[in-house]
Amino acid sequence: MSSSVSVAIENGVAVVTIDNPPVNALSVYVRKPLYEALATLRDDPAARAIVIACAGRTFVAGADITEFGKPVEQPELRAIVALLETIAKPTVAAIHGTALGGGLELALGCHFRVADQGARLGLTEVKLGLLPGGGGTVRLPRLVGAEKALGMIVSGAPILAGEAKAAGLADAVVDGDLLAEAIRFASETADRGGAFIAVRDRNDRLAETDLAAFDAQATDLARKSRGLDAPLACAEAVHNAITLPFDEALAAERALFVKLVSGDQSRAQRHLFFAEREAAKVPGKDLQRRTIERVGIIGAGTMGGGIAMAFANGGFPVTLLETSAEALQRGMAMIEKNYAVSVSRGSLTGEAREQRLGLFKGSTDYADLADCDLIIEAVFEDMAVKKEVFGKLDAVARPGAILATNTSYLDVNEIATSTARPRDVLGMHFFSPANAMKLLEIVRAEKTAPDALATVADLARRIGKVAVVVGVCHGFVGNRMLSARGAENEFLLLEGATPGQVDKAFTDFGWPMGPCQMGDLAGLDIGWRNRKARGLTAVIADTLCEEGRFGQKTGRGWYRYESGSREPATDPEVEKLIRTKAGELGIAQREIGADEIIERTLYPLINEGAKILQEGIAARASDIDVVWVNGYGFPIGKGGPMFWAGLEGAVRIVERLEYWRQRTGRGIFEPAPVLRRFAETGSWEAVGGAL
Ligand code: T1G
Repeated sequence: MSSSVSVAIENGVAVVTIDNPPVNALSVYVRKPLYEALATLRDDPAARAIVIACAGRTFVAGADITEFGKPVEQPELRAIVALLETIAKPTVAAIHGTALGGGLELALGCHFRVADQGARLGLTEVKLGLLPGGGGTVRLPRLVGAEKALGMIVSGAPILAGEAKAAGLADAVVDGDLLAEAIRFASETADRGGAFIAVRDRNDRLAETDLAAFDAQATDLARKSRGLDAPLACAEAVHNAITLPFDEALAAERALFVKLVSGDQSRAQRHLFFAEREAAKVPGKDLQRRTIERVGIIGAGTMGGGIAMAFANGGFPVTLLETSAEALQRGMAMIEKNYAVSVSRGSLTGEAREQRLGLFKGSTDYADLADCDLIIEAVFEDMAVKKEVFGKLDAVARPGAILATNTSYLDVNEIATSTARPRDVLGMHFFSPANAMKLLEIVRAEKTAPDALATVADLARRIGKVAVVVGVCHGFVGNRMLSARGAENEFLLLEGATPGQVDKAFTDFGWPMGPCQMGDLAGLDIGWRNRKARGLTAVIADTLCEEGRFGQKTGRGWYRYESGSREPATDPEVEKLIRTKAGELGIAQREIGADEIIERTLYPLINEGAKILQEGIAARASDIDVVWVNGYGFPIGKGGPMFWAGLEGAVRIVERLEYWRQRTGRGIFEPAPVLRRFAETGSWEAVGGAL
């Protein structure tokens, strides 16, 4: 056989082993020899049963995503599964690590699935803007029932082996030698004989379907799809599985798959899949990782508390330092409250809460940070305060400890000068709430050692974060671009757009909420304090804050919020305030459409991204996409601002920026040279910007 597929027959059981590191993706180099092996074994009397297993750390983690968008090479996965279903002898999939997407579909082609207790099984295609294309939408419901299948396929969330067994997806769960158990299972099944029913022919679970309940579930899931096509296609395909004969439903699945795989949304989501993996890579050969076992957090406020929870959730013992016992108590009380809310919502068990709270050690003494391997400062956003903290840290932290600042804007190089160990200093910019938001901007200062960067980039995955390494500038990548997008917001409002119109343009674009509602959620006073610190002004937003309109926390911001409600209500006082300010500034108001709103906010955002690339603050355009999708809610179906610029058309973006430059005279519309080159070449890679 080939290097990626081998066959060994033992006591009449043929073990077909797939070996295609790192995740046994079903590339054509696997599919071809696999098909041949199975076709041979089907008619080989020496094989009474067949086990399909994988070498390495996981079972098949799906089709090879890098092959999408290229001409399809035969045999396809569907042909392998169809072949499997013609095999009369028992076929068993031995699943360890993950069986995802096409990997689970391959296993669904087998009569039986034996899984290691730690294995995760799922049809994750929807996360790539796709639906299962190898028969998963038609076979999975036949094993687990239509409702369960719908939930699994539309969410793309894998389930653990135990749950898979309970649902009828796995036939056995193994705590020990998986392959030996799978071979024994196959052998005993062959000995028992009888007809082995292919999944395609099992209709009992489908017959139980309550179609009305199913449709209600599908409608509810569709409502949450926020403009993404794949969740809707997934629901339609599972509905077909219930209502159509097997082969018709399979053909319908194919048609839906072909449509999605060539669409912009899936291209965008596949872009993000690889972009997230690239973003955390730190250049440098054989970089050692420092050992991180204990973490110290300075400041138990909203950010410090959230960061401490993220590490405790990742299993790390945490020393939480505050200036006083009262402040520490307040911080711990907030953490306990957050965990209590998770338990009450059922997203955390009481036992897990106790285990995590057990990882916290509170302190008011810097000396208690001496045994920490990583110390993150999350104190007030003021340079003098931060430098004082780093000075104290320098005195107590052990040699080789990594010292990180959670600043959102300030100069990390400057902060590092207050220590004698700038090689150990970097930024870890978390997003609020830090225990929930996925993004982590890792800020590389001029003297930061590559091994410190690489250590923190790896660590990010262990605490469930998506890390992006960025350089030092005001606001790093995310907040710097946010300022560019926000700057034009004020002018749009002064010229006649209402907060509701601006926000609707963003939600129609695919954002969870618009900039005004987002400002109210985060608190308008944060931006206000930042502008004041930098001597900047925003006519309307400053006035709102001067009137105590900080957003949800004061019940009034851009919108009004009935007591305790998060539902924004239009506030005529704000619209009147805007008209008054426009009048004072002599700005005539006019109708402004959604296209203009998107153009005047997102084009400068992309332009600022191009400058960031040009300055080497971001290593790749795709890093900027990862920041915006994971930290600022940029719609995943559009791939992030830099990817979307390609869909929107860079030539048009440059033209429209020049138009608005001319019309307004404002510098943020001056196209960056890198953006012009992108418009000429069509690829960000071609315009360099490598670090
Ligand atoms: N195809 C190609 N490359 C893949 C891959 C895949 N399916 N999965 C991972 N890689 C690469 C990845 O880019 C990285 O490369 C390396 O493997 C390690 O991955 C017909 C349509 C399995 C849980 O959605 O979720 O089947 O950066 O860093 O953290 O219906 O990878 O080292 O160069 O993520 O241990 C459906 C995707 C495909 C699963 C492992 N499958 N993969 O996580 O490692 S569509 C998926 C994952 C499909 C059929 C359809 C994760 C993982 P590099 P990693 P990890």
